[in-house]
Amino acid sequence: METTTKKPRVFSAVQPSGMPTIGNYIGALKNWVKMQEQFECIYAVADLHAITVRQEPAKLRANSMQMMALLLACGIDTEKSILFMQSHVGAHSELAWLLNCITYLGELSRMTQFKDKSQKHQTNINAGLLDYPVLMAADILLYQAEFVPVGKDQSQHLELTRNIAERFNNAYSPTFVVPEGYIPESGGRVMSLQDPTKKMSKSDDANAYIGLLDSNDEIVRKIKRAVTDSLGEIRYSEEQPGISNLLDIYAAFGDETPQEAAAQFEGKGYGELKNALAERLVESLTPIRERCGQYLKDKAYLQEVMKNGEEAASKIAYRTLAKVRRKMGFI
Ligand code: ATP
Ligand code: LTN
Repeated sequence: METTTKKPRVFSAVQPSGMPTIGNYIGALKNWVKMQEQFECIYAVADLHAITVRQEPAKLRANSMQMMALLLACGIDTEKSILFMQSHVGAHSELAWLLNCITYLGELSRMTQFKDKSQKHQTNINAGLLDYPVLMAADILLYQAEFVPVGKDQSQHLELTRNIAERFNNAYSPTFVVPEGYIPESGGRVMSLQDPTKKMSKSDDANAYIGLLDSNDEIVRKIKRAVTDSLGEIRYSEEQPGISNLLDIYAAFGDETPQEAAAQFEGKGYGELKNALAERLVESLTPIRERCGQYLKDKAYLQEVMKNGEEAASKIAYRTLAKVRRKMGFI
């Protein structure tokens, strides 16, 4: 097992499957940025995962570049962290195959995301959709990561990753660090603005989410239209999922808890909360959008970031892969 680094290692990834939302930001990216100070962080754009749903090649390329630029714009610092494109490091696909052979069909077909996505894409229930969590396990285990910052929707996949790691370690001797999730206490599951009982998702209708690159006008309009309830009271409670979601988002972009935010708005109308939230979002997202635009103009710089990331990631990944190959009996 790797014991040479002093700081605990962190790995996470995000798919370039569309416009990243404030759900991705609050549930994952915000922690990615924060964790750079205390951990050795490795972050990837999971383009191999994105093709489990049909992608138009030109669009995938553009989304992958956009995601790289956006991660830099959100504050991923390549002086501190490794940032790379998943498909540039072949070890991910290879380890996924090796781990496939110690993963059971039953485990994979139980995954909620597989069930949801196969419902949604009934004409394209491909093997990759089922196998998705094994590739995710390979991503994490290659880097011997101790912590994985993700939103709540990924906890089932993480549990499977832990099971696969332990199964391998028991079968072949200790090889992989068994990772733990790092999920925010509030904001781990940001809900749709149109249906607060559903997760906010970048593959949903654009009115249901705030995209990280939405214009100020779009932000204001979408928050105004967000579904609430007819109780007319601002409380942070399960009975008011729409209002609680808005409070979660409000708190995530400030430094209070959602309960404190609720107290701040006690006795006030929904319109007031929505105005304050829209204002806060505009203030927080404008600089990200502007920085992202700058990075996107400099393709050469983005290429260089990816090249450096690939080199640094490969060094770690292929060391682990060599160990796995040897232990499994390959000559
Ligand atoms: P899709 O909508 O295309 O299925 P996604 O946004 O769910 O994609 P990813 O882009 O891979 O999936 O997610 C990146 C990170 O954002 C993951 O850590 C995931 O847990 C987190 N995340 C996604 N949606 C939310 C949400 N609504 N609330 C909190 N975290 C989220
Ligand atoms: N499946 C993840 C994206 C992802 C990921 C990973 C997250 C791919 N590989 C490794 C953490 C660690 C999702 O959020 N949908």
